[in-house]
Amino acid sequence: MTLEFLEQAKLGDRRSLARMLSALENGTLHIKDALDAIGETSEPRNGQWQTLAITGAPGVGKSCLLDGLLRHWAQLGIRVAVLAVDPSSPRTGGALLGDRVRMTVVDDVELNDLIYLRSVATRKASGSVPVIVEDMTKLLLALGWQRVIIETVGAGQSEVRCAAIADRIVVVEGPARGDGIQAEKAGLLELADAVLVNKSDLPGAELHADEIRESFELGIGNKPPVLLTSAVQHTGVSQAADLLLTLASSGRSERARW
Ligand SMILES: Nc1nc2c(ncn2[C@@H]2O[C@H](COP(=O)(O)OP(=O)(O)OP(=O)(O)O)[C@@H](O)[C@H]2O)c(=O)[nH]1
Ligand SMILES: [Mg+2]
Repeated sequence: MTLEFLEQAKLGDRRSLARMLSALENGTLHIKDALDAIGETSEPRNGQWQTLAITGAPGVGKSCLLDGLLRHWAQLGIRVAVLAVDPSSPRTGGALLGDRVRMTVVDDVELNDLIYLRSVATRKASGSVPVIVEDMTKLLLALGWQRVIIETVGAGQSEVRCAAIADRIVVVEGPARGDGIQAEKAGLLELADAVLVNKSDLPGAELHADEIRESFELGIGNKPPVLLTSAVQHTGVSQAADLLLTLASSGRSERARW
């Protein structure tokens, strides 16, 4: 039965895919058995990432930004799956519906074949959430999704560990609020391979980008690129999408990750 679902999922059947991911989530399917059944391992191609985490404080615009990034990637013909870890952020308190509204790209009939959106129910999970996210990622890659994006609120240990399983970590910040760099407080900035300062349509964004660049001057390893974006005005988003596609590891994250 499982084999049939996996085969269907590989052929593009979303119901079968959802079923298999849920089975991983509730512990009735083991990733090793699933991968054995599929009989393929996905090897990373020429050093490019397969998994990318998008993280940052609640409400900085991760979902809105991701919508724009997905649209750009789908237009290039890339198949991208998104795992949204606990979309019920402290700010919105259970707004999976709200996230669906933000992700307009899934309603675009021209593009939605190339995009799969799935939330990870952290409260229902039978085991460690980062492990489940990692297993779901492996399954998606084995089933032919080219890139997997993990959206997680950058607050709390478990969420940071979810980000740390990705090949690259993108930290999203908002404009300066006079209380420093949010990601720095959460220990996220040292994990960043790139930083997107979103809401660049609001005052204080450029100032904040400069603050972040300055803080990288002090660090070790490659300096992660810092870009300005406005998810609502669609500025800087295509540029960010292109840059992220071939983003190199800053080398900082490997050290910090363990
Ligand atoms: N002005 C402005 N507002 C934005 C921008 N991007 C997002 N927002 C607004 O910021 C709010 C939060 O956006 P989300 O995309 O839900 O933020 P998020 O980081 O995914 O939030 P959580 O998942 O709850 O942590 C929404 O009201 C958006 O309309 C932007 O570029 N400029
Ligand atoms: Mg969100």
